[in-house]
Amino acid sequence: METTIRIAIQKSGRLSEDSTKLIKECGIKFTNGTGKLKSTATNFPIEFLFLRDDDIPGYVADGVADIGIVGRNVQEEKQKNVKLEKNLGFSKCRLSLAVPRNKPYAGLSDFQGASIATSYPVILSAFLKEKGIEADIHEISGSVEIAPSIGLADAVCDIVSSGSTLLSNGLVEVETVFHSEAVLISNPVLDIEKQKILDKLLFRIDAVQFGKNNKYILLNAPNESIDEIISLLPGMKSPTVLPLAIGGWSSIHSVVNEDDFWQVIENLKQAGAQGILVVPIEKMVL
Ligand code: PRT
Ligand code: ZN
Repeated sequence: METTIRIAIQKSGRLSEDSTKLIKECGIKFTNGTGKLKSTATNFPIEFLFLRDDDIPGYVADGVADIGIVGRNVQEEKQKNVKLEKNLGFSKCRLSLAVPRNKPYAGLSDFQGASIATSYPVILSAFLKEKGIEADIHEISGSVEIAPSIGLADAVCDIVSSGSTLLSNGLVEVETVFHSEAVLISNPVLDIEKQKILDKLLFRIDAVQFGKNNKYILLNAPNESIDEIISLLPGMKSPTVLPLAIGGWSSIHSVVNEDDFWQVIENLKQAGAQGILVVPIEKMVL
């Protein structure tokens, strides 16, 4: 029988949509109808398990699933024996300490002897230990942000993305404990056949991620500016230069990273580039 790899992804929640989207962008076709716990791809040897995110590290460590997509916060908190394969760049958030806004905050030492409500006792205690602070950690599984107002704790340590939940509960974020994003994890002892399938999947993810982080640009330039323009293009091995129908001009094509994109465009304009066209890249194999 042909080997397949099993991936655990979140059934429904903040990771589900982007996890599914990433797999689909890798050209893998499958259905994930509501209520379904399992599915198999039709064009790639992969099977899906749809689970609660908290269970994913454990299932991957036990080999029930071979790989999984989970928040790095959950992976770190669960302390299971899994390998971190790749940061996936979505579901970014941070785990932060927050205190009531109406109380003065002087610094980390304010947490000495304080009670802190959190769903992340492992990550929080490691952080406090490193900072030399002893606090009383109250583990609660949900609605952490209301703990100070009901007198359960002096402070909270919770996941923050926009910050609006803290704000509407009268809390202010004072220290970042941990940065998180979705990650791909794997069982550390995959057999050779499964490892081969995982390598294929990682190769596709790289191509998708590269495409997302880069743009294809085309521009026209007078021939005398070509050397300067090429020096401004960090791009691939070497940009493509094609003659235009009108004499003395060329069209130059290259790939530019999203991070330096606007700076590069400005520099190109100054060097005489015209008609700069920017096109999204769907996938790029290096
Ligand atoms: O049902 P299941 O157990 O699978 O899901 P869940 O409810 O435990 O998790 P879910 O779907 O809420 O989150 C899954 C993962 O998404 C988390 O483990 C994080 O890695 C990531 N993530 C990204 C977030 C957030 N952003 C986020 N904002 N997880 C939770 N939140 C919550 C936070 O707990 C707080 O209540 O949103 C609120 C804060 O949001 P802001 O925007 O108001 O700051
Ligand atoms: Zn959960």
